[in-house]
Amino acid sequence: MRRFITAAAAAVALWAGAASAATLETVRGRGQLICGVSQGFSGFSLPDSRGEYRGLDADYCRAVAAAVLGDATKVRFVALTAQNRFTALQSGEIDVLFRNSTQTFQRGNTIGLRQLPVNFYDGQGFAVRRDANVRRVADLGGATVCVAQGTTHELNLADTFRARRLSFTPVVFERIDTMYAAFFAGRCDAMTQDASALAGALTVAPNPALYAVLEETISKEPLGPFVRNGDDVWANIVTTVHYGLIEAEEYGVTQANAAQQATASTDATVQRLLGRSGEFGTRLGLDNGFMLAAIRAVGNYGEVFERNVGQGSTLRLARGLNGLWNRGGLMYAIPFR
Ligand SMILES: N[C@@H](CCC(=O)N[C@@H](CS)C(=O)NCC(=O)O)C(=O)O
Repeated sequence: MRRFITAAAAAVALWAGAASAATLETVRGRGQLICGVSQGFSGFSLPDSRGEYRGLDADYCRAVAAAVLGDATKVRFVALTAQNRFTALQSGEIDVLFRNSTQTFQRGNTIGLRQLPVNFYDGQGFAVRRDANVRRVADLGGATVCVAQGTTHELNLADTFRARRLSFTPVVFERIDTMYAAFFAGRCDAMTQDASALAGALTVAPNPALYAVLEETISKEPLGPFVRNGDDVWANIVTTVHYGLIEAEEYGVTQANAAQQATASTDATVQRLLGRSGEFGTRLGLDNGFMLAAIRAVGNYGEVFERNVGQGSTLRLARGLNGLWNRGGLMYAIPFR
């Protein structure tokens, strides 16, 4: 079986004109996926009291491990800073990066990396003290702003404040924990980061009621996975797992019912998604039940969202842009056919 899958992967690579199926082979040979995540922030990737990573990014790592290795526990999480995350991928230290990373022109075209479909649409926001009388960004003229080094936020902040002719003093931090500590200690008038991250940050404030997140955001922050350029097979696998989780939500396939649907569903799309027809796994060099394994491990996209950042979490974020396309959001999977 293993030999057959390996030969199929090689054939796919040749057919696709890819340099190699190197990452898939490496992950399989190692028996483990090495997944780059953040050093820890609530909702995306944060170790719980037992040291188990929780969060949307962590679940995406598990979904890929389940799809590729048939076992969602076969993941090694590597905690990366904003600054060293892309180098870790370039050097081969990790197989894939799921680390609240914004896709931009520069990151997609100048550092040898490839950006795969967005799994969380975000925007850059500001947290302020409620008693500071700041309602909108325009009220932040002259403010001292805490910002993390190596993020998209440094440039967005400078661009926006310059365009609006607002002066500000950035206080730049390499580590997120020291940035939070500084903000909660009153060293900055505002703290800026992805709005989702701010929601998570306020849950760990010594006194969350003292702070608010402004409604206004100043940027588009499309967050998604990154892989190395030149390995189309691997890129297609990570992409397909993402689309599969969205398609599962659209077609009502859940963590709880996936196994039963795999044998009983009469819907042609569900049959292909769960590996009963179409041989889609084989075409990617995987087992045909790859999406069944991923969904059984983490649930569909909506379940992953609600558990980690939505109503089942402390962040309680609304689906908003991250809703399905047919419910007013932007999450839209290519059809499984
Ligand atoms: N989405 C932005 C920001 C990502 C980012 O690194 N955010 C910081 C806070 S602003 C963070 O999450 N840090 C968590 C950590 O360092 O573990 C980017 O890709 O540049």
